[in-house]
Amino acid sequence: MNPAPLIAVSTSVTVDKYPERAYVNAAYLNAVQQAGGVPVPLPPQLEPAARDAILKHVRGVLLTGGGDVDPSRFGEARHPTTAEVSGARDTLEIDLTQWAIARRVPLLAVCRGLQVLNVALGGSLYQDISSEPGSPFDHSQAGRQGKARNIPTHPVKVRDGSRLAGILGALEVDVNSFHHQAIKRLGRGLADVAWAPDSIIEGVEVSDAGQFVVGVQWHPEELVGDDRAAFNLFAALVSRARETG
Ligand SMILES: [Mn+2]
Repeated sequence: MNPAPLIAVSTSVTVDKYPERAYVNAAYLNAVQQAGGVPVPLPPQLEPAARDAILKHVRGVLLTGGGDVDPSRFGEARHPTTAEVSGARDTLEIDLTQWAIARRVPLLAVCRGLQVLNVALGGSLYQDISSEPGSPFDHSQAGRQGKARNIPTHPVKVRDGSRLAGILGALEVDVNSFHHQAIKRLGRGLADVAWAPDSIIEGVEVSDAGQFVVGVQWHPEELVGDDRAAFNLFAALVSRARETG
């Protein structure tokens, strides 16, 4: 059996704050390790040579949650609620997405990660769901649930026969929700395979069956303790990464 595979975990960066930092929620590191992988945080401050030295050993990619993608990346002006935009992080993660797809390295994209994946493939985003006409649904549970990040607040339906359904082992899951943006126009080669009750896209995958590229709009890393479906996402990423080792 191949050894525990290295999984690159993209990090957040401070925006307009001193001192500048790179950081990642420990829940991502815990989830990858629980699934048998070796998480390697990959901050945007790395020089290209340093990044390449790490990527040589990387067998899987986890795109994490965080601030908003710069809307100029999909040809839109900035909405007043769009926040925590880091051009350096956008560049790193879009490059990382294209690198993974070109090399058929398995990729799991969480929350902002799903949005980055979509934009990297030419898609666009709703910059603020609650500013859209007729959007009744609050996808930001922070205001309602305080700091309880592991409490599910809305259901998601998953397309039967999709890769995501196979991984989760379920066609309906209850998820946590910490996003004010969502997919508007799908990127090239992406299929939407999961939805909230208001039709907001909550899951995507690359249609090419040979390629492991899966994105979810919720935060499974916060749920792995008592939610088998959430754990399965990380287990599938690590298992696929081990095969490509
Ligand atoms: Mn949601």
